[in-house]
Amino acid sequence: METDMFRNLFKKKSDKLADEIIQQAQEQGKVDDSLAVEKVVEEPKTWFDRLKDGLSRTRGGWVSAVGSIFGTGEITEEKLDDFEELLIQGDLGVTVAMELTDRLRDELEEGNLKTAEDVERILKNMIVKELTDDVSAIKINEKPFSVIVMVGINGVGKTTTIAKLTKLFQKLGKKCMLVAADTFRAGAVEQLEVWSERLGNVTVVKGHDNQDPASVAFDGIQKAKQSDVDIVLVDTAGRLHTQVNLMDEIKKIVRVIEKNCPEAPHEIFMVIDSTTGQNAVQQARSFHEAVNLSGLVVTKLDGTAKGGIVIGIHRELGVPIRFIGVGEQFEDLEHFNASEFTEALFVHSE
Ligand SMILES: Nc1nc2c(ncn2[C@@H]2O[C@H](COP(=O)(O)OP(=O)(O)O)[C@@H](O)[C@H]2O)c(=O)[nH]1
Ligand SMILES: [Mg+2]
Repeated sequence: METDMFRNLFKKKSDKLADEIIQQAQEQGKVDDSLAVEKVVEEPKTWFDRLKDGLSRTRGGWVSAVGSIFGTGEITEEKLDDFEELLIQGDLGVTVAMELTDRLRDELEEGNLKTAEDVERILKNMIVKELTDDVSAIKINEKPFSVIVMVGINGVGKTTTIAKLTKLFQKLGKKCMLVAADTFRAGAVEQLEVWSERLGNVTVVKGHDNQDPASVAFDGIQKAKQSDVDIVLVDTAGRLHTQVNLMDEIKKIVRVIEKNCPEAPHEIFMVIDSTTGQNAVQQARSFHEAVNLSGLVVTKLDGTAKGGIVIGIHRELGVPIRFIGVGEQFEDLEHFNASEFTEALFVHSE
């Protein structure tokens, strides 16, 4: 019992290392002692820490410019112009960048803009407002089951996101089924199967190579009807918004699901790679026209200084951001929360 408690302290250490340390401690008769615990205990990172770390590059861009531009001396129109330029490059999109700076100009005129802290406070308020949607909960409790379709261009993180979402849903006690409707790329099915092994307790429905993906989706729905799953996640092949045939194909997948399961698909999420920057806006617009997206998942925020895309794309599409990804591990995906995101964006290093 005591040993178990001790072992729990080594959450991130390998079992072998934990065993060694426990054995040493036992030999010395001080299992319950603090024995160098400070040295080896690594608290698991909280989501906020992951988010904060993930946004560090973006924070190094236009966010840190708040300090470097406005930190010393008076705040002037010229400084606001410089800042506006940086905001535009930061992938907030021209509209949002101009709105933010116009508001700062107004505040300057009214005498409310004296310090970098004033600038930051105003920006934070505006960004939170911009990103806050009045939307209902994600539909994961539908009967007999919920269907979520994942769409997007190639390599953005659709399959990984499906795995991460499954992990989140499993934590909520949901039983998940994965449908491998990416029949286009060799290895796509295997990738899903590898994830499912890591996840455990998930069924993967797959077709054969080059089977019409819509018919794999059909099979998935039929199998779900015969089982007790709660959530069906449909993985699809990556496609460019300009590839007419492939865009027709995704519409067909959605249509087949609609026909065979009333109310489904309950969610259609487009996964967007934040490193794509502003190009993602046009891509997302085309997907939205084709299949009427219910939400966006923005991934790879850890690999870009263009985290402002979250704000820009939300403005352009008016589709809620539902999840954000900040890394390749299961834990690196969470529900999107506007205040938390903004807080992490502006967090100051200790
Ligand atoms: N750094 C980082 N990598 C990610 C994230 N999400 C996915 N990836 C990686 O992006 C690559 C492509 O992911 P995949 O799920 O196969 O993309 P798909 O083609 O859209 O299905 C993989 O190497 C993933 O590990 C993320 O949030 N951060
Ligand atoms: Mg994939």
